Amino acid sequence: MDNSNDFYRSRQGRKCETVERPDPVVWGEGGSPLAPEQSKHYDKEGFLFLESLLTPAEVDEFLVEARRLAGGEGVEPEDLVREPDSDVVRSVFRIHKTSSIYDRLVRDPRLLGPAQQLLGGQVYIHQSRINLKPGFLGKEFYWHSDFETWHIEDGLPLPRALSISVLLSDNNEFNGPVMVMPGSQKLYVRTVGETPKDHYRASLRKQEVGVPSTDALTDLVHRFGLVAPKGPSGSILLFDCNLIHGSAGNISPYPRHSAFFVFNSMENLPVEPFTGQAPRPSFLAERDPVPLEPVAPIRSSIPAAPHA
Ligand code: 6CS
Ligand code: FE
Repeated sequence: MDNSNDFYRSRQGRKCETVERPDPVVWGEGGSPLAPEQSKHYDKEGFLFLESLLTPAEVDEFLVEARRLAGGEGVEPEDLVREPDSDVVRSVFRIHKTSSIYDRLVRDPRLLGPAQQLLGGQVYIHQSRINLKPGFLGKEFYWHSDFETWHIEDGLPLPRALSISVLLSDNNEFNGPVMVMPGSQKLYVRTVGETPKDHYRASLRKQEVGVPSTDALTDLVHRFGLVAPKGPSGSILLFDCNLIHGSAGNISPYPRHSAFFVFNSMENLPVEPFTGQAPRPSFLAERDPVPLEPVAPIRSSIPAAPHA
């Protein structure tokens, strides 16, 4: 498929190209619950870490549920993705559809408020999952921009989406926390390599296509540096869909469980995938969006994050 007119084309050319993103990172002016400095930090750095937003009791409840789902209870076999070289469960997808407490969590004003504010209006869930990353067994997630995959394989037109990762375990320097290149969300890397058929079956275990070249990654790190936002369970990490990020394997005994929710703007609904291939299945990429309504009123402020 010839996409030479598509600004966010990728996996087409012969060389990896880094270009400036023409679209905004923050799509809404002002608003609440995030303070202007928090929104400015997100715009500049591409992420925001809000420490201890959920209570320990809430975290316990989400953890019990995560273990139940990872055990296969109430989920379809395709919702479970295994580690690349073992049968250990790596991810459980579609959790906002199979679990009532995760369904409620995506409507919780503490998550939905910032998502609506930053994306400028109504949003829905494009993808949800738990990443287990158990001690000793959880493998890495190689460097990537989520948006590159969601544009090319799912047809999201513009980078008007964000992820919220809810930390269900303490994240420390040992258990493979997410690492980000702050500021990299303002560039876009057109990667090299064709998308194999049903690429997701391999990429969710180990992504090798749609990732920047090592030269491009080296340049990005020299320019932006690396940050691993760490903190206690119950914290949340919001990050732009085009922020380059990854995480190392977990060879520590400490698990790193987290729940991820991808909020996409209702003004950025998916079109035909830019691969020319069939859309990915709906457990990975929603194609029937319903705007989220908050379960309680959205508060006027969120406590300032120590890392913000
Ligand atoms: O496929 C996805 O939607 C997500 N998973 C991987 C391994 N890369 C892109 C995106 O984060
Ligand atoms: Fe990702």
